[in-house]
Amino acid sequence: MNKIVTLDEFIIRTEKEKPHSSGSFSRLLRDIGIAAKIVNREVNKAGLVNILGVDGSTNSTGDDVQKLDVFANEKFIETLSYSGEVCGIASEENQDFIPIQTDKNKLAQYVVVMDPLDGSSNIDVNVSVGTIFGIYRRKSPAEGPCQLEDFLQKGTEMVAAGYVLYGTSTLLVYSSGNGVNGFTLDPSIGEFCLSHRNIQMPVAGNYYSVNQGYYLKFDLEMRRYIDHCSDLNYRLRYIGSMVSDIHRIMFQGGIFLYPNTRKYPKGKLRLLYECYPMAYLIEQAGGTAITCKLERVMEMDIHALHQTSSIAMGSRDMVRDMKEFVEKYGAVIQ
Ligand code: AHM
Ligand code: MG
Repeated sequence: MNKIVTLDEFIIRTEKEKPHSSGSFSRLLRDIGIAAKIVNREVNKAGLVNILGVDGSTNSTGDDVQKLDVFANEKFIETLSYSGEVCGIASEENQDFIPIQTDKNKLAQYVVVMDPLDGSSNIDVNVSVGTIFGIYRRKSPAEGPCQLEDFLQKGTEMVAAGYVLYGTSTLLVYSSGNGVNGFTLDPSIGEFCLSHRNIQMPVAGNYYSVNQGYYLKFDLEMRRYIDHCSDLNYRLRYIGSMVSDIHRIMFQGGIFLYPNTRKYPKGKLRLLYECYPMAYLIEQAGGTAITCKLERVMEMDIHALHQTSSIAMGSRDMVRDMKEFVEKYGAVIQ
């Protein structure tokens, strides 16, 4: 029987090999794992909401029933605040970043960016959702509170990124720059266990993932590329939860698209909380992540916490084909 490697063990083993490792980064990753377990417990109970009470009401034991995305946000913030390794958090759920100024935290070197529960439209119907996170080293002086500049860093500055998929089983997938590894939560022992070592995504695949309902709102070149996917009989899969859609592509190959539309001329997905961390993982797994204007996502400039972007990411060869369509048909309408 193979020895089980838990997330905690894996983190300690791999992170201590890095030069100047102080253990702080390892503790931070471990805390993200703890918060994910707490959120997972609640996500698993989500189907009981109708029995226990609806959002905003009081359940049978007299507690207020919270929206799950609000709950997830609070749990991640709470866990990371207690940890002492993070001096600030920027969350998709909060307008502004949150400085953490306890005695323990104010000297911390890291900030976390996150979408605590992505794909929230899926929650009420028991379809997979996820958490997305990224970690940066702070830029502002260590003595004072964290600043906006600590968060407005390009994807290339990220030191780690990951996601948690609350699906048929719960998986935590992360990278700190040396490949991507996946850990499946074993509910019998309450631990994330290494299940997918050094994930490399297929260079091509036959899945495409896009909200085809917006087809007529896409630019011509994107419509042409989507027609091409359909001509080649690629399989369309769109869960509407980025973590789940990307997870499929990570293992089976494919392309995920969220192009700019008339409603979202700059794209809908958030650069800091969704695009950078996913682009980081995709690149680490050997894939490509660009915008529909063909810029590398990781190098996009960022000016605001909630800045959005269009996105095309996935298997290397498929993104290359999409790029060719944009170059060919994009020119026609310029
Ligand atoms: P959210 O952060 O409000 O949940 O929105 C992000 C989600 C992604 O997970 C998903 O890919 C996309 O929005 C779905 O959007 P749409 O319903 O417009 O296709
Ligand atoms: Mg989101």
